[in-house]
Amino acid sequence: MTSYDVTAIEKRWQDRWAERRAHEAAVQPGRPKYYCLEMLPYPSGRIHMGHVRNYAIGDVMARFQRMRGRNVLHPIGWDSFGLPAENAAIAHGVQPLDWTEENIARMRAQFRRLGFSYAWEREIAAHRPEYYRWNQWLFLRMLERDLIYRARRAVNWCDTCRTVLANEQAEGGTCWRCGNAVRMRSLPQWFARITRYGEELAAALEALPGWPEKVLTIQRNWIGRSVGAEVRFAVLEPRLEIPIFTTRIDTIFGCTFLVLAPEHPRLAELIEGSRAAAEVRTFCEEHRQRTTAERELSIAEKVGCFTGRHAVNPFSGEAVPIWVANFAVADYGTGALMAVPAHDERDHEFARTYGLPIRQVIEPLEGSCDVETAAFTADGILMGSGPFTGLGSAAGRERMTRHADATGFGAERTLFRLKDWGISRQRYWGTPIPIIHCDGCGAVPVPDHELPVRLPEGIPITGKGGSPLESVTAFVEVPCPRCGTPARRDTDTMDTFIDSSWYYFRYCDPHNTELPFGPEANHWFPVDLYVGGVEHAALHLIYTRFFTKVLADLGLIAVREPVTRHLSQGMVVDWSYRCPEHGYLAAEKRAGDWKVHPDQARCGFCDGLLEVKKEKMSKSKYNTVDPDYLLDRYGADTTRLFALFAAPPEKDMDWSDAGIEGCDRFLARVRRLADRLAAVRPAAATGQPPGPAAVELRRKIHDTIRRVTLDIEERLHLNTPVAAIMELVNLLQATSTTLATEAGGTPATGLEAAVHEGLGALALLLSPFAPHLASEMWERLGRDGDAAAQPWPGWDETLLARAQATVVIQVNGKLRARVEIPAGSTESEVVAAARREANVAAHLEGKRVVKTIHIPDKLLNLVVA
Ligand code: ANZ
Ligand code: ZN
Repeated sequence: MTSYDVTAIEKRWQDRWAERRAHEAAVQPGRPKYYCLEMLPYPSGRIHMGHVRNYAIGDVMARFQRMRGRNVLHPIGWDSFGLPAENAAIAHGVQPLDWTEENIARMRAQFRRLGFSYAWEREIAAHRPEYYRWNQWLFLRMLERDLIYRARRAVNWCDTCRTVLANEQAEGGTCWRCGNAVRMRSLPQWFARITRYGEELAAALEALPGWPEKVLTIQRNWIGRSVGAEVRFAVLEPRLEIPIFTTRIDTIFGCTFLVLAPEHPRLAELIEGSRAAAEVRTFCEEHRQRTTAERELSIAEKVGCFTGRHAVNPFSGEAVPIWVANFAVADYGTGALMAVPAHDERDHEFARTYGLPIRQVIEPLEGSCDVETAAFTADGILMGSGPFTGLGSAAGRERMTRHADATGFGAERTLFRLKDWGISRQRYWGTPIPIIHCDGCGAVPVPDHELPVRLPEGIPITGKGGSPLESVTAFVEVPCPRCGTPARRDTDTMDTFIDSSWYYFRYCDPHNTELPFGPEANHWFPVDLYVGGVEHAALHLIYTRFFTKVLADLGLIAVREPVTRHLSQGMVVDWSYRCPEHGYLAAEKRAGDWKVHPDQARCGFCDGLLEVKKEKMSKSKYNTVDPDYLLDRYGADTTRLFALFAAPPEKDMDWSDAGIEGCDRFLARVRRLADRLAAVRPAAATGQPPGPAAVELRRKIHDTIRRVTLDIEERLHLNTPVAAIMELVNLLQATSTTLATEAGGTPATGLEAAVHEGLGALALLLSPFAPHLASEMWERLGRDGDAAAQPWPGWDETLLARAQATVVIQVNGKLRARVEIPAGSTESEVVAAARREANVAAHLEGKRVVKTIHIPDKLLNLVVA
């Protein structure tokens, strides 16, 4: 390979793969399948390093699994509806459609240049009618099953984006897109009844062993399942009942007041005629406007107002005052709570502020507490609780709930923090909602045969007023499908998270004109590996699990969980330079020796010292690296290799110029090595056993194959295999020197054969990472076919003859066993060996391993919960 024109060679292989349709997929009954998926990108126009990393990880897995003999589906598409296209239209007067299609064309070309092995014939894009028509079809099917409904609801509203936001998009009271404050506004909206699946969405999380614990925790918190009881308190005057929700019914004898949310529906009735009525109304006026999200933040000061009314605690018969306060949330539980200042921090703070009594009813299991100074919030033993005194908290909850149920003033109840999903958006660039509003008939579904309801093109988009669709008369004014009188189309579009909730089912059958997808999807599902960023843990990954359950109930798919293994990859970070005065600075605005001595970086405007930090690559921080630049300068193989080698996939990846140079030099060494040794062929058999050099090289070859295979397949580690391949290259290089020095004399017996074997293995092992070089090398070595289409190499255990190592096995840090195991065993091998030890098994029984700490050949610590 003396001449190696990276650009030309990479292009040649890409063209060949495309010509051979090497990465297209078809159902092959009986052959094991592998569905390898990365989250579909938003077509912003240019890929960034985060994309390169995300898609390189997926591509290695797809290529690896293909070579492992699996029938691989590795598709790609575009999440092409959404706000940026509309904003570009407002800013530059371009049409969202043109902007989007151009961006897709550009990014598609970049993906091709990176050598990603996609089944391009299955490409989809959310903004094309042949795709979004099925959003509309699914909307109508869900409407029929009462999974979609219309309600006037106070919604999170962003004035800047002029749109409704889901609760998850308004976390912390700010818009997830623009960061501005969100306010509440009442609008008629379409909602998806995700809460119907709350129980299943929560329960199924416990059976997803292939998902990272971090993502599961985020989902558990979003779903927020809490088991407790509803208890009704009778108001003394007027005669009405206030139900409360509590997770700590065991503390009910310590309840010293009730708290209602300012928006509580029975409040007006309650205070009617009370002396405090006027004061309460003023208080509520002041505290009603705030957003739910804001009030949920416990940082807000707790303020309240006494209603002048009292209610009776059904357990103790005691009358307690009723308050209105800002920390009670209207749309959680019953909008009312019983306050137990001795055992709840919020209630404690409030009681201290307003001089309300604090009564202890739970004793700590060990030690003592002083509830006057701080709430004691843990479980303990009930005290001062009538007939329940002396019970443990858990038993108390059970017995008291049963008592409430039997006596008829309460019952067990499970609540979810999860809210129904508001899917209407007052935007243009999205899927039109297939509904026509008629004065006589109400909201009438567009008949299936009229789908898709097409988004009108070429309309002016100004960013002012409501939805741009409202002004398109030809779109809006239509006859009612039911009675034929003039009616109006719904002018909202769907939240784009609908598009991404089911797109990967469509990949299985992308050209179906009868259904969103046919039974082929059952061949490919569930997705074997789903790669994407952790920022999608709450929104996309919950919506898509919800949609899967709906699709299953519609009879379209046989699985109820879409993804077996989920890899949540880390960010790409690099140094950012910020002047407190002048903000983030681009390279040309920095002064001093900032590349070599970041601590001496100065501002080019004011000469002040800069704050230097590693931060997520972002244009606004001037710390991005343009993949096109890398492709021009180093080519795809080096760029991919660096994105994979720099860090384990789930960790943040530190950008470094030296790192990419290192990868480039490594691949150059591989090329030179292959050139130098391409002609080496196994020598004629001499009948002698192989010499020590050959034995050593073969052991290394087979050990490398083993490490690379297990690291990729079991651990999903892609950096350590590259390191292993580098070691093999080192040894091959050293061996080539031996060969050269002994040339003409008696070559070490069997060494040529070993070198020949080593080069072949090297090409195959490199193929998922640096596919162009690997295929080129394979060809120049004179081997048959394309490296990328070869079976993955196996290893010969007998050649490894590894030394034994003694590994200490701990459970929660305590020594439980010692196992003898071949040196260099992988984590999963050690875990398997450890589980075979009776003493370890006993300590794991009925527990879940939440973390494993593995020091190769020395120690394994299993942390259980
Ligand atoms: C009495 C009590 C005593 C409570 C105690 C806690 C500790 P999660 O776990 O999030 O479900 N609560 C009930 N409804 C509320 C509302 N609408 N707004 C604000 N808070 C509300 O929280 C359940 C607990 O939050 C309930 O249990 C209730 O306070 C409060 F030592 O009842 B608890
Ligand atoms: Zn906004």
